[in-house]
Amino acid sequence: MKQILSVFFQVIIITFPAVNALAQVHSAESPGTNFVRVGKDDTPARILQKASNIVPCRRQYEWQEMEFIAFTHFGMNTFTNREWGEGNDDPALFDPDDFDANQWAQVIHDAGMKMILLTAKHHDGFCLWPSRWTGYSVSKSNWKNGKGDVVKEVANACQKYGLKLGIYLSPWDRHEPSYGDSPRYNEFFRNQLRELLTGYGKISEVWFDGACGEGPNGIKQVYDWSSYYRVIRELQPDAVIAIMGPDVRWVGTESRTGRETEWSVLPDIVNKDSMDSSRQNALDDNFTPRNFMDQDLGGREKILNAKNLFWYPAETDVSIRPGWFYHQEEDSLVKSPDQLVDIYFNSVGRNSVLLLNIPPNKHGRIQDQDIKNLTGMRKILDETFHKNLVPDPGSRLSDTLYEYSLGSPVTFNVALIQENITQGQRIEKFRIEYRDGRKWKVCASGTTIGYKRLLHFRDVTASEIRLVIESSRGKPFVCNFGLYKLGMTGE
Ligand code: FUL
Repeated sequence: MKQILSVFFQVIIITFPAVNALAQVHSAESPGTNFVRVGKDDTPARILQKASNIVPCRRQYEWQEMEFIAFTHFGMNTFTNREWGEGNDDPALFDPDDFDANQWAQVIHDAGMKMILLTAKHHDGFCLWPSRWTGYSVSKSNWKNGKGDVVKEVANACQKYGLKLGIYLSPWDRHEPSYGDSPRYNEFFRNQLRELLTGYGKISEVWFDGACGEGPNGIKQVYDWSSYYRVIRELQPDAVIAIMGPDVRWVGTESRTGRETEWSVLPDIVNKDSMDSSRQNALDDNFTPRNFMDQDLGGREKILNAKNLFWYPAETDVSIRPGWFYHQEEDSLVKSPDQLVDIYFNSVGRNSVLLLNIPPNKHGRIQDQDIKNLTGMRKILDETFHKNLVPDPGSRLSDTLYEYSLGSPVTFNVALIQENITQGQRIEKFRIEYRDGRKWKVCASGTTIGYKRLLHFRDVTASEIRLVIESSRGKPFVCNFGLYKLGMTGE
C-alpha cells in the first residue's frame, strides 16, 4: 500500500509542473503563457527570463508531441497530371477507380505518422467534399455517381486507425467567381471552413497556404485572416492554425529541413507595443501572417530587441516525391528509406514536426513504391530506437552536468535529447562527452535542443557518458537522454 501511495505521489509530483506550465499563468517568473510583452524598462536579464518561461499552449504541445504527420495531396491535379490547376477542369475527370482511404490510413499509421492532413481544396478550387457553397466538387464527378465524399472517408479511416485529421483549405481559389471581391469571397471561405469544421469530427490542424491572386474582376483578393481564425477557434478550439496562422510556422529554409539552431520562441511575430497577453484572442486579432526565413530566428541578439516574444514552433513539409501531387513519371524518384531517415533526423531531430507528403495515385491509393520506401524507413527507425542503450535516467550532478553509465562498453552513433518544453525552451549550447581512459572526449555538440534533438556522429564505444550544458537561458530541464546505433541500408 505504501508503495502504491508513494508511486501515486511521485506521479503527482512529476506531472504537476507540466500541467501547471500549460495553464495560463501570467507571470514572467514562472512558466508561462505562449506570448509575453517586453516592457521598455526590462533589462536584458529580465528579457531572457521572460523568453525562458514562454511555453506552448495546450494545442501547440499536443501538435508537437505528434512529431511525424502525413500530408496527402489528392484532387483534380492527380487526374490532370499537374501541380497547379487553373480551376476550369471538367469535374468528370475526377474519377478514382479503386479509392481506399483505409489503405492510406494503414500505410500512414504503419509508417509511424500520427495524422493525415488532407488537401480538401487546392488552388484549383475543386472540393473533395460536396460543399453546398460551390458546384465545383466531387458531387459533380462520376465518382460514386456524385455521392462520394473524400473528406468523410478519410475522416472515418483516421478514426479506425487512431490517426488525427487535419485540413488543408487553399485560400487561393482559381475557380470561385467571388474571388477578388474580397468581402464576398471571405464570407464564402468562412462558409467552407464551417462545413469542414462541423461535418467531420475533430480536426487537429488547419493549414493555410499564403498564395494569393486576382479574381475574374482583375482585383487582388484580400484575405481576412483573423475572421478565419475566429471561425476555427469557435468550432475547433483544439486545432492548431498552421503556416498562415499564429500557432505553427513554416520552417522556411531553403533545404526544407530544420535549422541547426531552431528556436520555438521567436520575437515579434506580431509587432505591437500594446498587446495584452491576458486576453484570450489578442494574438489572433493582431497576427499578420508572413514567412520566417532567416537563419537566426530566436537567438539572444534577436530577442533582446523584441517588443513581444512568442511560442511559434516550426513545421517541416517535404514530399516523398519531387511533386506534391502524384505523377506516374515520378515513380522512380520516390525518396529512398535512407533519404527519408535523413529528413527525419533533420526535422523531428531539429525541434520541428515533420509533415511528409505521400500523394495517392489516380486509382485513389498510395503507390507501391512509396509504401516500400516508407516501410524501409520505418524499419531503420524501429531498429535504431527500439532500445535505449542508456539503461537508467542517469545522475544530475548539477543543473548543467548529467552523467550516464552504460554498465559495460557499448557502441553508439546517435544521441537523443529532449527538453521539457512545458517549462520553456532554454538550452543554447551543449556537448556530449565520453570517457576514454582518464580523459573526457567530445563526440557531439550542438546549440538548441527544444522538444527533440537527434545527433548522428561517428561510432563511439564507451561506458561512461556525460551531457554538458554550456549555455542556457535560466535553469535547463532535460527530460530525456538516449544513445542508439543507427544503421542505414545504403539504399
Ligand atoms: C504550396 C502550394 O502552392 C503547393 O502546391 C503545395 O500545396 C505546398 C504544400 O504548398 O505553397
